[in-house]
Amino acid sequence: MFSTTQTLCKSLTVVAVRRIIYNGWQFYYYLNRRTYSEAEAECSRIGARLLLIPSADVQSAVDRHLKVDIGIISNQLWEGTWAEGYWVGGKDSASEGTWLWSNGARIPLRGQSGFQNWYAAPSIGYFEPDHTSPEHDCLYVNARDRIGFLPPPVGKWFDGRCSMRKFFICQRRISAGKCRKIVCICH
Ligand SMILES: [Ca+2]
Repeated sequence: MFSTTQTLCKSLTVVAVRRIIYNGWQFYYYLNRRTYSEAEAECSRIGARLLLIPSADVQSAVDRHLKVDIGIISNQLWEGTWAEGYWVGGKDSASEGTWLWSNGARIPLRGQSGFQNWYAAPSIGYFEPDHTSPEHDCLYVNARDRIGFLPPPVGKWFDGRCSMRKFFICQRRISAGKCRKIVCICH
C-alpha cells in the first residue's frame, strides 16, 4: 500500500514536513536542515525515530517520494553536494566501519548479505561508505538527480559528518496515533 499526503506543519522548531504513509508506517520528510543528533531529537519530539531502511520495499517507497515529489536537487554545483540529502537512522560512530541502524541491526556493506543501497560508481572506483574521514559516521540518502556523469545517486546511501546540517526523514507507526500537538496539523 502506498499513498502520499502533503502536509504543512508548523511548530517552534520545525516549519515544514511532508508525509507518506507506507505499509503501516508514516514517513515524515523534514525540509529543515539539522545535524544528525538534532534530527534525532526532532523525530523524538513526535514519538518517531530517524528512518530505518532495512529492505528494498522501504527503499523504493523512499525513492519514489524523492523522485516524484520532493527533495530532488538538480545537478548544479558539486560544492553543494555534501550539504544535501536526508539523514536516516544509521551510524558507525561506535565502531568505525561497523554500520548499525538505530535499532541495533547491522547495515550490510557492499558484498555482504542483506539489503544495502550504498552508492557506487565502479567506473571511477568510487564506493560508499568511502571512509575518507573517520568523522564520516552518519548515514544519509542522497537527493541529487545526478553527480556529473556518474550513476544517479537519488536515494543512494552516503556517509557524512554527523555535524553537517541536512534534511531528515523520521518514521512512526501509524498505530502510534495522530500527530501530537507540536506537529498538530498532520491529518
Ligand atoms: Ca565512519
